[in-house]
Amino acid sequence: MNQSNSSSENSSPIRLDVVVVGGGFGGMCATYKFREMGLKIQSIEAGGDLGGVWYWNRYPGARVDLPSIDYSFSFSPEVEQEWTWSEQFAAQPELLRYIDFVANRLELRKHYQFNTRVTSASWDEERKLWVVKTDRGAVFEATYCIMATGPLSVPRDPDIPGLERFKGRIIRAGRWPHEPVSFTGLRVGVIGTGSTGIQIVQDVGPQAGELFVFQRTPSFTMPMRNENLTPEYVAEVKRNYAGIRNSARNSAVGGTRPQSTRAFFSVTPNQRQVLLEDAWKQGGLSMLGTFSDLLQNAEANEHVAEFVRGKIGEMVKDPRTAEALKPRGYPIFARRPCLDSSYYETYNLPHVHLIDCINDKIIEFTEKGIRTESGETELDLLILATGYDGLTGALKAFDVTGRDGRTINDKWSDGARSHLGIMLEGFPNLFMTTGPTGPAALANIIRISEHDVDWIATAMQYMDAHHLTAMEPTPEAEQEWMDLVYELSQRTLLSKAKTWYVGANVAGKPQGLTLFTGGFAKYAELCALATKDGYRSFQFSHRAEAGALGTEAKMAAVDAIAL
Ligand code: NA7
Repeated sequence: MNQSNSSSENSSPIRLDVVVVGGGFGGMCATYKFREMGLKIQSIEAGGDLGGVWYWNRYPGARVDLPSIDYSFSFSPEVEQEWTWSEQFAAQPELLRYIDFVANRLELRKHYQFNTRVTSASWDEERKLWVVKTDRGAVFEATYCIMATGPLSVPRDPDIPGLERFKGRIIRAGRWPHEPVSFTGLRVGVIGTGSTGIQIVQDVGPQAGELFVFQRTPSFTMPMRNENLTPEYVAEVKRNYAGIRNSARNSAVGGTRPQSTRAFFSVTPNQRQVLLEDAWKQGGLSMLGTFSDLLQNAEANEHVAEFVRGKIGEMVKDPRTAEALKPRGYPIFARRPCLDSSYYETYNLPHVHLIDCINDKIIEFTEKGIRTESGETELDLLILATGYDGLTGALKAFDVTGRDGRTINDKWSDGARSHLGIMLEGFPNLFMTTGPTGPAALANIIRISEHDVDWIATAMQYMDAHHLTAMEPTPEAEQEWMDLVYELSQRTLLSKAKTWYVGANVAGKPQGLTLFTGGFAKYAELCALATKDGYRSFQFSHRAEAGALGTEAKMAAVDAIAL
């Protein structure tokens, strides 16, 4: 691996145009784009290599729940043509191979410092630059700071007392070891039944001596119906990539999943049943795309939820287990809908046990395992699939200090705020990819990352052309965006479940849906509008003379005017 760690121990500041924080898809995309623009960049990643969530989440069964064709970069036609996906929904090892391929093909690793955490980022108002410090003692000074830190990068442990008492092995799904883990003959416990827990259970269940699944809230999961891609299909896709990407960019989900304009109650009950059965057979998230109003109309939503509950009843043999697995009390699709291949059937194995922690609450971890109200379950290995401090966790985990000494923690003390999910009032020249109040979790994260990076690049070019040294949204513009995000969120059922989407999974976190629910295409349209109207929703600082983007000397020769 070619890592540019040589300068990391040096504490004298290194002057750059851009610091990129993060080595997931967003960071890779930003690194490539800004490098191609001729900017002097340094990218920083806490992990040992590129990949972001796919670097860390090596748990058995880890797999993307969007079609691989969509879940891939679109900015390089060469990469599109040279890379061949093998499965409709790629597994984590293939995703890492893809990331490795892209990194090699575009020579991205040379811009990165790996195994390095940013410890602080502070805006120097006088010099109009970001001072970024790392845990390896490096100090970077950059005109722009790009936070490509991802919506799901800070795993959280469950708020159950006594984890340190447990004498067996503990593995966190989001920090899975690189070496193989054997489950043979072991009593394995899994806490968490979101997307991660579901993938783990169906994979580990058949291998473990015994598997105990500690479920608090059951998720709705639908058949993935994954399949190998045929050479003919791949060739067809490669011929049509331009069109595929174009339709993805113009869609609500940033992908090729069909969307319907048909309202649920616009067709007869019989027709609905046929359509739902078809969608179930087709697999993936087809059910969500079968009707237009499943996230708006609670009654329609409940019909679909009941359809899926019926399927669970058919698949799980033990009626009590089936009943406990049926989600109730929140709308289907309001939690991230999961896709599985044998999750429910796994509970038909005699050595797989569901512990319903709603009726049999977890009290504590013990030396030997987990104590619930009904008794102690002894375990050799405990897997924590208990989710993430989503959307805001990564940027609140270190000191990010903007103008007037205000930190992101201060700014977000009542909940995440931003303009367009990309910029923050009070934090000039700080850009986020897939940030809170953008469409982050609700659309294809790679399309959003590419979009955001393009938007940022256009803003940088605008600043350069207009001799500007700093930009940030006006307070009014940020508030207007927040009002829009809030108003749109009121039209959906998404905030009706306790999820990481609304911050309900982290004790003390401000609650509220800080995601743009108007769809990816609309989001992109609004971001484009903010550019086309001459950046009226932003305020700028000026420099005295014209600069050429990427020429460090000119960037430094600024005559700053206070905002
Ligand atoms: P999720 O979807 O946040 O799921 C976390 C799971 O962990 C969820 O079932 C939680 O139950 C459970 N959990 C958390 N704390 C506890 C305690 N104390 N006791 C019992 N169960 C607990 O995270 P994932 O990693 O599965 O998925 C994250 C995203 O990755 C997903 O949305 C996709 O976008 C891909 P709870 O719901 O809190 O009752």
